[in-house]
Amino acid sequence: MVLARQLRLLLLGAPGAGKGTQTSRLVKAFPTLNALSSGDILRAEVARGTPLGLQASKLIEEGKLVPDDTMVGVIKNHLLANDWLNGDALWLLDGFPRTGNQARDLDKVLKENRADINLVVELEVDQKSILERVEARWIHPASGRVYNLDYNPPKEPYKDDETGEKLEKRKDDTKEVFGKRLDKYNEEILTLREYYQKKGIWHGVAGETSDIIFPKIKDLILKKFDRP
Ligand code: G5P
Ligand code: MG
Repeated sequence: MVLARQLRLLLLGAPGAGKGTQTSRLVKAFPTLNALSSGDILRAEVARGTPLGLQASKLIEEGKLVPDDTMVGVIKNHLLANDWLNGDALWLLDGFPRTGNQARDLDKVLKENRADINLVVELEVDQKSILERVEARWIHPASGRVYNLDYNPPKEPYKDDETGEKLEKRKDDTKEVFGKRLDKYNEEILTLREYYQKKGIWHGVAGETSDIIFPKIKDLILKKFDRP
């Protein structure tokens, strides 16, 4: 489906709420949409052993956030490098911004480049069930592809569907670290929600599963962006 207006979407949601899952479905449904996941970017830096990766790996493993200035710089560079920092670009951000400061700093950068965020979707999923999801999650670090042994298992056990390479566990998917990530999310989301509600672009989309949530997000996008 090709959209008539330039969608620039931010996906908010607790760890394990399904941001990555919805991202991959959305880019399939809307092929002109580009996606940027802050977590995937950081994990790729960790895998390559870059200075940013070295700085981030300890924080990620402890369930702490990477400093705001660093994150804003990283995302700005990625938008620039992909030529997405302009009003013609369509993209969605998964996992960034994550604090009030990141949101304000990003807006400054976007405004200067006439590429404002025009839709924010918060995934509203019962937080009691998401630890189980994350305990059964396996990922293909190089591509960011996400599997779940119960919900969307790989075709061959513990192997990536496209490359056949071995899947890995995320180091921050332990019960202890997950609890910290969830607490941090619940602390920061109030500010972010209020920030985007004031701009009139925030929408909460609730559902027990990603299958229930996905068509709701798709309908919302079509309603708002399928005509000039
Ligand atoms: P990330 O990588 O951004 P989180 O914690 O925000 O990490 P996470 O864990 O990646 O979010 P998700 O993307 O919301 O969760 O969820 P997902 O991967 O799609 O789904 C979770 C699992 O459930 C998968 O196995 C999936 O297959 C399965 N699943 C999906 N839907 C269903 C369903 O309906 N039913 C069932 N049964 N299963 C389902 O950030 C990681 C770290 O990087 C740093 C921080 O340290 C952070 O902790 N970082 C930042 N630091 C500062 N600022 C930023 N902006 C940062 N961004 C990242
Ligand atoms: Mg994710």
